[in-house]
Amino acid sequence: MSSKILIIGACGQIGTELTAKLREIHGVDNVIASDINTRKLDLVNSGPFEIIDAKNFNAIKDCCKNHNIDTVYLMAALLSATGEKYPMEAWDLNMNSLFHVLNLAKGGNIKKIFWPSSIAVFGPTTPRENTPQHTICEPTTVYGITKQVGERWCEYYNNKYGVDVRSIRYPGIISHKAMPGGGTTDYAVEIYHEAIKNGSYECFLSENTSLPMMFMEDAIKATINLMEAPSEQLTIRSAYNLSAISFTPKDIFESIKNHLPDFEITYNPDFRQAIADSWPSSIDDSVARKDWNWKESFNLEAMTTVMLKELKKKYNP
Ligand code: AKB
Repeated sequence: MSSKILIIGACGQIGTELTAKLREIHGVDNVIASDINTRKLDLVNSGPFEIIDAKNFNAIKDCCKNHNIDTVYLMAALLSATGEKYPMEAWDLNMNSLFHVLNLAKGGNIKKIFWPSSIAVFGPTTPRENTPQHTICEPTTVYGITKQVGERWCEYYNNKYGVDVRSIRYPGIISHKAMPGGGTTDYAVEIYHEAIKNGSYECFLSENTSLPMMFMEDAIKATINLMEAPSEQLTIRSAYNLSAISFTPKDIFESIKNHLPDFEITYNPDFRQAIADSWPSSIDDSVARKDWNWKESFNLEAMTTVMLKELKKKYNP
């Protein structure tokens, strides 16, 4: 029997593509998309959709009951840059939504949870290169604090109550369908849009800031592979390190310039520079590779080729 899945935060950058992929695998009617509003009409009209505020326990519970949900992907969150502007809102949304789904699973209402963590759990005292799975985590952003604390709660609910919760420390995710919102790694998406639309980009990080990144197709593959892995193979119930590519604004600029020779960039770092400087530049994800055979498919060049091709179609149909 196919899973009955609820995606909370389905209109966001990852939620949009996750919904489409899960519907391809499990059938449209077995995947309920939900978000706080109906801002993405194409997604809302593409299959079952519910308006759910991720902070509302009863709304999530009723939806799970009405649709016989067994698996929840909790994708709603305030990210690093927005979290610094609205710290209490970030804490409220990121923590309470997690407790709601963990408690539903503890009470037997759902069987499996995916909850995304992030490289934001790391901080300035973490080894920056090849950051190990188990290492110092002293995040300096509210978002990072919520993800670090969330990881501890996931592990606790797994150890104490047997809740099957799975998580990944996502790097920056690059995609051409839905825009990211409020993250520090967002420049790596904006730059492709601006290259096609305007031929120039003003980057809010400095040219040599190296960060771990990943193409959306790889991120979706990783998420689904982790959720399909046999439970007994998983040795991490906080969140898995995951990596694909690390690059700087200068690297991505040069990769775009190979396709668009007139493309220009300027650098004007803002408050997000301090956040980026506190994060690792590369990640050791050997545990994910060993436990559930993780392997990325896209390097920077392959990603740039797809991004430019798809965005050209979007802006010059
Ligand atoms: C952000 O920049 O806040 C996110 C993340 C790395 O989790 N993309």
